[in-house]
Amino acid sequence: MDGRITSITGSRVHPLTDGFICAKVRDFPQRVYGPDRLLHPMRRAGPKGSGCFERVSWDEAVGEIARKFAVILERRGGEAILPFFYGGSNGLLTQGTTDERLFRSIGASRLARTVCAAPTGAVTDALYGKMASVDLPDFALARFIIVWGANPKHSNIHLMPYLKAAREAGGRVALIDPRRTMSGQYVDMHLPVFPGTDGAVALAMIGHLERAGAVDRAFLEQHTVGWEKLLERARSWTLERAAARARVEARDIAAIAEAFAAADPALVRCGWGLERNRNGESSVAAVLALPAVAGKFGKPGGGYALSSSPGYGVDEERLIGVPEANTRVVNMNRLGRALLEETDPPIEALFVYNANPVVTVPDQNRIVRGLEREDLFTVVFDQVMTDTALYADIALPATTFLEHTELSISYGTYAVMLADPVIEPAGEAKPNEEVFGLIMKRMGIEDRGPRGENLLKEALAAISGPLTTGEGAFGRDGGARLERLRRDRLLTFDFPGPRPVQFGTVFPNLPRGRADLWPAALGPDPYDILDDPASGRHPLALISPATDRTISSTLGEFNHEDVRVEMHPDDAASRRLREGQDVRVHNDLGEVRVRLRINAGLRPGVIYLPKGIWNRHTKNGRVGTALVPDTISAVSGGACFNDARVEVGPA
Ligand SMILES: Nc1nc2c(c(=O)[nH]1)N[C@H]1C(S)=C(S)[C@@H](COP(=O)(O)OP(=O)(O)OC[C@H]3O[C@@H](n4cnc5c(=O)[nH]c(N)nc54)[C@H](O)[C@@H]3O)O[C@H]1N2
Ligand SMILES: Nc1nc2c(c(=O)[nH]1)N[C@H]1C(S)=C(S)[C@@H](COP(=O)(O)OP(=O)(O)OC[C@H]3O[C@@H](n4cnc5c(=O)[nH]c(N)nc54)[C@H](O)[C@@H]3O)O[C@H]1N2
Ligand SMILES: [Mo]
Repeated sequence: MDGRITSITGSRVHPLTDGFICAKVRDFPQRVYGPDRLLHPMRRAGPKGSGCFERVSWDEAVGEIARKFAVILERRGGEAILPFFYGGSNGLLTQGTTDERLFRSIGASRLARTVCAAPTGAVTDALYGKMASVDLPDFALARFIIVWGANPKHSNIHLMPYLKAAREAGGRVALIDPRRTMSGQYVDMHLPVFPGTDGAVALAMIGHLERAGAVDRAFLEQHTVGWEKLLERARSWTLERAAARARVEARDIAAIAEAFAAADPALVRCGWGLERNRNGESSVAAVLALPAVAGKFGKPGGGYALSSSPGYGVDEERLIGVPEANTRVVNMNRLGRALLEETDPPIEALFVYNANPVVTVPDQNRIVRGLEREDLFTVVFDQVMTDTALYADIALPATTFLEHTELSISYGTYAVMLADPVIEPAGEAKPNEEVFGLIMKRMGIEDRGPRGENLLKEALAAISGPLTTGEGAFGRDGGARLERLRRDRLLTFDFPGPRPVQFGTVFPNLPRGRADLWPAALGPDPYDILDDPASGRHPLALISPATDRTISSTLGEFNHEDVRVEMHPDDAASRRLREGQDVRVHNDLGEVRVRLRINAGLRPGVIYLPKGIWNRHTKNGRVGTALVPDTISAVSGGACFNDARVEVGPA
């Protein structure tokens, strides 16, 4: 515990990692010991955003937060306080525990956590009711895989060996993405759809399969409802109509549909890229309906893969222990508007933790204007001095996963892992659980929920689905689970069997175990597709997906890559732009100044900026989210990062 981290590598305990992790996490010591690390609490000592702070003690910092909160509660009520949190380290202990206890106890505004996975989550629940998703190793069994709006090479490297194995065994892979993200080593077919048009393409595939007599009616009749209406809707999307919408060739849509129908087993890897627009829900719904229509369920290597989370539930209420109050809900994708426009009551305090909204949430300039409000009290609790922390009135230092205990369940596969700390916290950094406990105590709020070791046991007990060890399944007792976890370092699930087989061993948690292909939860028309989900008058679609350099914005502080906007050669030529030139990417919301890279792997009409860069990475201190509208998807209020429309000119 008193040592220093010298290297980090993948565990051999987990068969998926098997000693192999990505380069950015291997470099995590640079975050722990780097110059951007927050080492002690700080109070603002200059204009907001200036980065001028003075050191204060934990006692002073917590005292000031408690005092300010008390004044706001007295004057305006709890809804004037907004907690803002998202990814963090994605564990079970760093959110949804003492943090929620604090904010529920004071009746704070509630946050709709929609920046990611809101459309995919709403659609999987509605169509397939929490059915478990195909696990990564079973990809190796598939004879045809559609990688649809996902970029596993960057965002899910542990899938890559199985994709490769599938191809080595004679299977084929199709990629549906505006960019060619994988080479011929991994991919046989590529359909470079225009962003936001996937629903049209998937419905056209379904219509094509019906005309070709490749619809599995027996499966639809036995295991689904609503399929007649879906087929009827799909008939209106001819290959030609969808091809015109997606700006691709009709025959290429047909070829992928035919190959998918002919292969056995076949599966769709649906990612998150296609949800990030105002057609998010209808796109994901149509894509996920495809394996049902083609009858691809019922065997290993067939069906669909998306988040694994629906496959195991976590009863978060049990960990929070304070009932949820019916207070105002603020959609996190409209943070800037909430800070500037809410009046009933206005937001007077913002507490940011596990998130870096200045660079990760739509409409950056509006967020910054909100954070600049002199009458706003902002607390930012993070591991490093992020672009958001620069706007804090009080900045608090957080521990990393190497310095605190964390229980994690991935959303990519099925396993529960326990990480105990391996080093002492840097400086005065503290874990989330402790800090929210300190604030509650100072505010005189009694904390009746589980803490420490008891919280760990409760968290394990809160996971539904049978956890197993090498010896098989055992009960839901948190203590017994913790004992096994301490011994084995890893708990897996029994579906039954090590991996779920959709419509084999796992079924939709919906009436009669059937999929609902026309679910009311998605509105009167689940497959409604807007002609143009974007807003604004500019011609180029800006996408900003995950990269191999950061995890959202995490680790961006030391991955000082040469950030560039990427553009197809034709788009560059028509604008007379050259490789390496300084350019200005702009629309009515803002601008980003960076250098240009010409990339023939992008489709014309679509440009790219990386997700998760920091303000310091561009010439004008603004990132891609400065160009992203804060419009939201219709059903789930999801973020529309890829609805940004821009123009590019010389700087
Ligand atoms: N290295 C790394 N790994 C990560 C992350 C990270 O930041 N870095 N983030 C994690 C998180 S939070 C998430 S949610 C996942 C996300 O992982 P992915 O599911 O891979 O999602 P994205 O990176 O948003 O986009 C995936 C692909 O969709 C394409 N795309 C964009 N718009 C569209 C569209 O309208 N239709 C189609 N068909 N394709 C489109 C993009 O070009 C991109 O190649 O990755 C996780 N893993
Ligand atoms: N342009 C663009 N932007 C995007 C997207 C996109 O497609 N395009 N996609 C988005 C996606 S998929 C997601 S999921 C969101 C994620 O958005 P965010 O949740 O803002 O993700 P991060 O940037 O990783 O910020 C997490 C922060 O939590 C801090 N942290 C980590 N562990 C702890 C802890 O234990 N305690 C505390 N207090 N802090 C901790 C990290 O240091 C980091 O600063 O970003 C979205 N942003
Ligand atoms: Mo995400």
